[in-house]
Amino acid sequence: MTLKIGVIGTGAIGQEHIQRLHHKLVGSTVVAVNDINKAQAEEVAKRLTPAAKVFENGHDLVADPNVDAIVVTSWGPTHEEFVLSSIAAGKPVFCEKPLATTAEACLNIVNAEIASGRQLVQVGFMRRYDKSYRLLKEQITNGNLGEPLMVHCAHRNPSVPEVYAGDMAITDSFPHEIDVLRWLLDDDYVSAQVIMPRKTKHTRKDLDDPHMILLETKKGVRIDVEVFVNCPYGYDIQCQVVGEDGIGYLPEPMSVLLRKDAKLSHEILQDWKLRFIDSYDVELQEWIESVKAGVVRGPTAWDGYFASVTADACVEAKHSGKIVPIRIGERPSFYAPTALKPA
Ligand code: NAI
Ligand code: NAD
Ligand code: ISE
Repeated sequence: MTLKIGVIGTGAIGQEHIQRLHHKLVGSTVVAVNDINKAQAEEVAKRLTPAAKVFENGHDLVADPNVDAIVVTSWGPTHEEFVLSSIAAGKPVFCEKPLATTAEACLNIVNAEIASGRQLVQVGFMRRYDKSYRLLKEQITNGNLGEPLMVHCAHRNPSVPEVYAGDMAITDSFPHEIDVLRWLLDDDYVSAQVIMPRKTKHTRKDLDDPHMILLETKKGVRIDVEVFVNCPYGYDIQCQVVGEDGIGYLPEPMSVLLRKDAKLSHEILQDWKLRFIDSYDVELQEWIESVKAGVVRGPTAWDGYFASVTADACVEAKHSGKIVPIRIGERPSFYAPTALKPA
């Protein structure tokens, strides 16, 4: 059976995902697209999936009986309504991170999904599918590093577009670290603090950059993450786990070591699309298989909610200058790994 997918949002990552779902991965086809910018949706459909129907709005796409499952890649503030619409229609939905832009909106999704009685939502936290993060996690779970004590990370983008504004370093970029470190350490967060270093000359007047974010986990692990989104040299993701018995480094992306022009060098990637290209493929291929098998297995709406509560605490910490507790109730049994509800 081929899974017939409708994609809402045909911007940067929407186009990437349409390309892989329609042309690259096995067992799926894109039959419908929508974007608030209709001209763009039409151009993307014509170029990438000419037989797909272009819908006037996302809710009509969700309701179309020809659409088996939905992928939401519109910008963050629209995610809640399209995910809720998919749950109401009883259809599996893969939503790009963040699940929604406030914790309250994420909780609405969690409650709607629990009320539906079926696990339908997967969030696009693709780093869990990345080979390099999986290798690092193996070093922790096999005990090679001893108990983790500290984690040092950097999330660096060469530049960001005009639409990247306000606290998006915390609400749009940092959620990747929030999710992957929680998964890596098998731990939850208890407090957040944000320290603002000197501002770079490469950022706009209205955009703070860089940020230094500190998290503390339940087990007492201390995490520091530099989010620096106008760091001109490249797209660079770093993670170093300091354990009692050893230190594990996230492997660098593969590149040829060059001896040239009196220098010994490695290329540094410039684009997030390339750094995680394999992870998006694995993530969406596994999602296709799991939807077909009737059980969604990837990052859940609860993981999306946890990321949002953490991001909100970080935004509060940034603006208050205080250490802010991260308070979240116990994970509902609905989301226990052993209690997956058929989609
Ligand atoms: P984008 O701005 O290129 O694309 C967003 C698209 O959504 C635009 O085409 C816009 O017209 C459309 N849109 C906005 N409101 C809409 C509505 N109400 N109905 C239908 N379409 C609507 O943004 P980009 O970079 O593609 O990001 C989209 C989402 O993907 C974001 O949530 C972002 O955080 C996430 N993302 C995730 C990445 C990852 O590594 N997992 C990488 C890049 C983005
Ligand atoms: P983008 O701005 O390129 O695309 C967003 C699209 O959403 C635009 O085309 C816009 O017209 C459309 N849109 C906005 N409102 C809409 C609506 N109401 N209905 C339909 N379409 C609407 O942004 P992007 O970089 O593609 O990011 C989109 C999402 O993907 C964001 O949530 C972002 O955080 C996430 N993202 C994830 C990754 C990742 O690595 N997982 C990378 C990039 C972006
Ligand atoms: C973008 O939305 C992403 O998700 C990228 O993976 C991230 O590196 C970038 O900072 C975000 O803006």
